Amino acid sequence: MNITLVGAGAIGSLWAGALARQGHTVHLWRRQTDSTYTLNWQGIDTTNLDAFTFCCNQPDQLSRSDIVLITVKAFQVSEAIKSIAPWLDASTPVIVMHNGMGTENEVLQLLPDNPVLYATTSQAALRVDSHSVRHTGSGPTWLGAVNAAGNQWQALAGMLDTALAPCQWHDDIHYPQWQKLAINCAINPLTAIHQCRNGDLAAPDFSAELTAVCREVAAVMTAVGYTTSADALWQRTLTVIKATAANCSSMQQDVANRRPTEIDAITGFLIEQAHHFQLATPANVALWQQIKHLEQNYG
Ligand code: KPL
Repeated sequence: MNITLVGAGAIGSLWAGALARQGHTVHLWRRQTDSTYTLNWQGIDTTNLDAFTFCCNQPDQLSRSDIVLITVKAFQVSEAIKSIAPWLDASTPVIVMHNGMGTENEVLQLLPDNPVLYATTSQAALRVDSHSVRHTGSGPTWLGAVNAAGNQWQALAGMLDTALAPCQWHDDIHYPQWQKLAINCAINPLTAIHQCRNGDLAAPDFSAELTAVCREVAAVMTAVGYTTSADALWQRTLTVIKATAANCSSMQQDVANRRPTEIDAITGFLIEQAHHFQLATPANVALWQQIKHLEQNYG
């Protein structure tokens, strides 16, 4: 298939290499103006190495794409879509994959005719340098439609699964998005504030704060219609903390590199939903404020 991938950060580069390894023609759409980009790709099994040179920013390749995969951060999604819109065929399915939630309404307004799908992934990747990516953790990816046209594209879950398993279709993509959001609300801000690895959050020092975050998220998820308990979220969070113990979360890396974080799409989205249901989320508000403070003082 001809695939245009928009935004080759850590997760985008991971998918670009994984799809190219399956024989798909991957074309990158990047902010940098270069017409090619060389990527060194390292699998989870570190002996699994590949190098690719991708074509970049070719409007004709974009308009010939069978699929567009957008892997920019939540706050970059609408700009990314505006940048491809002049060349995007209205029948091309667009998959949006990012941490957090809250971009869907705007995406649907910007793409009224395209099949629109969202994906949420627990795959982990590290940008070793500006031309190298390493697959550092494996976890499920869920794909689902957010408009009627998107529902015709369930087979894309199989294509993503072949490239980077496991990937499955979900009839209600909001459910796995909320499950992932819960984990990101717990792990991302704390690892960013304390500049620690995910595994460090298993220490007793963090247990009260993590419990409070999980309690608040469970109340909001239940109000939204995805009934859960603080204990269930805490167990899931602990499982991810242990499974990704050696990894740095994406927000930890953003703060370490003085980049804008996804706090508004993660904790900010949770707080917004909590307001809607008149629920108090003091632990999450405190974390949101601390990350905002860090961002404002990057200098
Ligand atoms: O999704 C992640 C992230 O870093 O953004 C987790 C699950 C926390 C893994 O690091």
